[in-house]
Amino acid sequence: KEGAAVPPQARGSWSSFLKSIASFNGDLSSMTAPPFILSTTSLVEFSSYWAEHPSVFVAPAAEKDPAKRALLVLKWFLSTLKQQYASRSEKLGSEKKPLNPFLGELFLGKWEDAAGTTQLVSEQVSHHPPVTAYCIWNGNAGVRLQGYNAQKASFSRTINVKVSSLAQRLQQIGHAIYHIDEYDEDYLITLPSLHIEGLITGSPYVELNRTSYIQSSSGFTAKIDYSGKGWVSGKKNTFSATLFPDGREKEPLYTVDGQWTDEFTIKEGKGKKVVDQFSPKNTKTTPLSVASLEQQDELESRRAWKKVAAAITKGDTDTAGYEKSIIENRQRELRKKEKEEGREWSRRFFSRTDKFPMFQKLAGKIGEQVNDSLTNGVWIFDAEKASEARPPFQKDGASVLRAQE
Ligand code: CLR
Repeated sequence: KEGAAVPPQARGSWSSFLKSIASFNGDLSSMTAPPFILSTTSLVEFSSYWAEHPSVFVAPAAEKDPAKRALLVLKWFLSTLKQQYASRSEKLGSEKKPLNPFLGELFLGKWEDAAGTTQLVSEQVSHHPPVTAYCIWNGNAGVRLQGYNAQKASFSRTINVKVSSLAQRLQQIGHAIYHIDEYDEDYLITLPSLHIEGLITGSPYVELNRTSYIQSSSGFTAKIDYSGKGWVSGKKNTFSATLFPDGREKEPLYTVDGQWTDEFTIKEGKGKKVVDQFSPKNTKTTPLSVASLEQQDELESRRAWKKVAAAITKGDTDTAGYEKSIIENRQRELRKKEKEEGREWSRRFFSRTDKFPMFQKLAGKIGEQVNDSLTNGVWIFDAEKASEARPPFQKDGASVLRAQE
């Protein structure tokens, strides 16, 4: 029912929000939403969803067979989808609007578990348009993921005979590259496009659609097709994936089917023999550890947004707005000063690049293109910068260098 999940006092603001997004195309940072749908988490934190099962993240490095290794990379990718796209709805009751990161905002942390130490560096490298870059690595296993991403919004309205639905369609721009030192192998990961459904009722949630790919430098392609409700199973969050040698889509080595929120099964291409399965629903995540607020740098997300987040939690809209404007004004001043001095904000961990041969090589095989106009450049992790980053990053910097050697 229309507006069913919207608090009574917010009905008016929700319907004007819906009207505003009906004509909304483009930069998500300029979207303003009613207070009840605001989250206290910044988008720069979302990079951590890539490795909340560290042992699944590092598993490919221990596999000697190249095809099975590619399969383990696919399995890991699929294992991240629940965290990436459903965890907020599950925790908060619906998808919410994340805090819009400021330029230079950082999110740093690590996971310590059976897989050893897995480290995370996430940085907002552009504000207009918003772009987040990240690097996640595990030195013991010799595994590293780096990527950057942005979103492009376009509103779509479908009116059927009975159901009228409002959906926000988001194209993800950017990519991730997973690297294994031992085999000097790279895997180019493209990102699924998504829909925000449930806007009419006021309880938005994410649905994935279309296709995404993982292209390896070792000659394997994984193709993942998403559908809201599977036409075979009729279940939510259905996908179907195949892994095949480059260019031989009709001869899959493995197939993976199931629900990315629930469980999925991996079968051998021909015999249909089940070789593995994974249950995102029943597999516990390893919590990320983040420095205490006092130990954090001023640019670290949770410290920087502390007052805004506290006000949102209390439902104190005025204070939230006031604290947010302090951050925004400070940013405006910084940009003005940089402009006067003819320089650019220097990113702490990433650099803009115009040459990315590995990307070009792998992207060509799946018909992907580098589109740097939408992400303010192509961003790569800069180990040199990371090693120079002053404390409290020094420790991280040192092991970054080890991971790159
Ligand atoms: C960010 C990169 C992550 C995967 C991911 C998951 C959810 C996406 C998010 C990305 C971008 C921002 C996003 C969010 C879901 C909702 C939110 C699209 C792609 C938008 C800005 C919120 C719209 C507001 C309504 C909830 C009212 O790896």
